Amino acid sequence: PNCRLIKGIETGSEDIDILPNGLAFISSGLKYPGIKSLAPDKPGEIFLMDLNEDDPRAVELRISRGFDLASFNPHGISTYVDTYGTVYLFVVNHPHQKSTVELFKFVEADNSLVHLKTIRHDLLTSVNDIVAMGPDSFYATNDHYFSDFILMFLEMFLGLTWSNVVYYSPEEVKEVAAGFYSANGINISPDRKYIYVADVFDHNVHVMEKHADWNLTHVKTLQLDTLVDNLSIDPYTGDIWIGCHPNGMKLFYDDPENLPASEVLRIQNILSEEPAVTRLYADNGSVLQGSSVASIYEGKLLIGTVFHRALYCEL
Ligand SMILES: [Ca+2]
Ligand SMILES: [Ca+2]
Repeated sequence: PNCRLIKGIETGSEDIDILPNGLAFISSGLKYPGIKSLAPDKPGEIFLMDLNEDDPRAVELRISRGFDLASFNPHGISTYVDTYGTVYLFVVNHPHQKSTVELFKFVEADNSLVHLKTIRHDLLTSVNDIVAMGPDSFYATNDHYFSDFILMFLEMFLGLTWSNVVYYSPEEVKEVAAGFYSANGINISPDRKYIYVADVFDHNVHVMEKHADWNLTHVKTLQLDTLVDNLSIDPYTGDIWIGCHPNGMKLFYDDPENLPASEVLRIQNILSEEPAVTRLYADNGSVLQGSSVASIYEGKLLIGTVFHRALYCEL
């Protein structure tokens, strides 16, 4: 693809969610234990990009007063549009090393986000990504069981499968899937029957069936030979686009001779006998370091990263 770096995004673009009308939300400025940040003292931001424009640029969204911007540390995001056209943006936040989910209403007229509420729960321990199911309900992945930094690394190196998926609504909160090494990206099929979960340390994508009681049951697993981060869905084809880390440990280095590479995979027909896996973008880190997400809108592709820059591509 024909790609260019996006001006103004210098400190990460960990997750990207694109509305059906082509407006893309980009979370930026993640500080994650063990992974470097290019601006450790700068609060996180949410950018907006209108992919209908010929030469789209990223604009920082203003966040309403009353929200603690200083500790804003945005991670996975998801959008929900209700029947009136109101756009809700769910943002995983890690203020002071904790996990919360922040619910915002997007006001397009003045490029702003109005903070509606902060969601905290004992089951939301170490949230990585979410997928909205309604205006105040979602599935969330916990990438670790422990939220303590040392225990989190111990859990990773011991290979414990204590990571899970939680369903949250104001009425009910419960674990709906468990046994992951580290559940990361999560998304939903266009027919809303299946939930896809990326297990980053197990190098695979799980297809789960969603039931009326919100429980998830395992359908199949697609094994890949790369670390899978966030999952985006092409609303027209149902293809899954993934930001991947081909050499994941380099994310934890801080070595200019060993930059974390970037890789974007597309999975077609995941439910079929033989899903097609295609590598659509790869870079050794000289242009783009540590790709975590790839989102598509009508032939335009946005590639985001954990702590580095972001790419705008035309396919
Ligand atoms: Ca997401
Ligand atoms: Ca992620």
